[in-house]
Amino acid sequence: MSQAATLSNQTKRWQEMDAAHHLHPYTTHHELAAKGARVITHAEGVYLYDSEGQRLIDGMAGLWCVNAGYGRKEIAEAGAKALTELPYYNNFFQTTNPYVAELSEKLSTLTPGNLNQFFFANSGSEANDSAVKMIRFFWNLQGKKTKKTIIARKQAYHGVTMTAASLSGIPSMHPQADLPLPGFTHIDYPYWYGEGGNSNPAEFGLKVAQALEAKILELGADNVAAFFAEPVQGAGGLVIPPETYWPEIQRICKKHDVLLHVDEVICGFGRTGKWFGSETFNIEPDSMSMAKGMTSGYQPLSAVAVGPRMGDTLFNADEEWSHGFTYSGHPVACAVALANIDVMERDHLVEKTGGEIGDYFQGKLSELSNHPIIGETRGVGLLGAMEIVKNKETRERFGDAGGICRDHCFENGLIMRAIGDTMVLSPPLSITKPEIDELFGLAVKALDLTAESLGVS
Ligand code: PXG
Repeated sequence: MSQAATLSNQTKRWQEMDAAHHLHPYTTHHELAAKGARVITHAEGVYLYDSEGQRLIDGMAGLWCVNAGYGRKEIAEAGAKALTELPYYNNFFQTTNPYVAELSEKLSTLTPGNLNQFFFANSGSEANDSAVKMIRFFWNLQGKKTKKTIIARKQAYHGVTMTAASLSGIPSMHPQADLPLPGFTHIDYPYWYGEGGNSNPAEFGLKVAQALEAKILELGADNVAAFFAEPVQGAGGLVIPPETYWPEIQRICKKHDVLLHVDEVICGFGRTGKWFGSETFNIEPDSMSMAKGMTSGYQPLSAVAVGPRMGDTLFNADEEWSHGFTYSGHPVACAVALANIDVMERDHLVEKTGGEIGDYFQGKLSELSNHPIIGETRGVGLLGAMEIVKNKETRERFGDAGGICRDHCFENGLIMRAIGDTMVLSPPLSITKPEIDELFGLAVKALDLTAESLGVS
């Protein structure tokens, strides 16, 4: 927010209250307080509006989650109905509620393969934390008590609880809380543009997948519980693996009897053009976590899905499973998820993302590779990335271009995420062709301004 002097009194009051009392996620607070937070007051379709009346096209669907778009009355009404009829009851003490039962059945028809049983939590982090507990309990019940270590990937983002942050492989997430916890380790990730040098993508994909086998052999397969990964790494830089990657990962997991857990928190619910990224990439996981798009962010809700191998062992055990949140299977969140899935089905959002709309978006995205500061574009479904580089041949970076570009986007009415010098898009799946034109028109403008700011003529 640049012209503080011209802000309305109401905006200023909100900014002052916020600066004095609200601790924000992932924020350097004195910097934010000096600047004043932008106050978002309402949203409709793919647009956000701030307290000063500026309209922004939301190229990130919130935080990769508002898949159905903003302002869906059907979802709001389903939430209001559940709030009136059953605002809360838990699923402990041998009870259930209609919403969680119906959602569980509905999810079983959407998830791939035989992932048919679901445990509910409130965030992606809690789902991943719960998944690690399930995996450990599974191996304990199997009598394989040394199978403990979870292998995840560098630059992975799996959330922020002690366990989810330990799964995550972004270096800055660890030192403040002395992480990772014991039992978590990270291998290379399949980021061909950034790390592949002159190798061909297929060879690079195989080589990086084989790092999993090397790590399993180093630790001993008897000590490895699971491999944990997203189909497409989202917050880690929109890393789309070469085609050779996932088949090799699956071969290695099967060979060494290492469970495969897929984090579908971003890829799930249509983002890659199928209901789950596992379908897009032909992955057959033992378990899967999901959140964000399940409610399009209208309510906090997440789940872990398990297939029969884990499900039969865990949930036919004689001992009680010692895990569960006060809000596991919350009736309002589940009602909202059901209504969200209804809207997505009725409007064919997943089919459009995998077809006409996704293709149109990808076409516009690839045109940007001709821009003087763009070294590569890549995408799938309604995910897109652009690599800002100083030199297209050597892939040399500016280092500070992402933040500059993000600010130009913001000032001109577009929200685009910067991950280092990689710009990322993940708009609502409800986006239309004219809105995609508008989005890319603004993206080009921001890239031109970024080039100018960086002194590229
Ligand atoms: N797994 C994945 C793949 C995620 O992207 C989580 C788990 C954790 O979910 P919760 O609900 O606990 O936040 C995420 C979250 C960003 C950004 O800036 C991405 C996420 C969260 C916050 C910021 O790209 N993803």
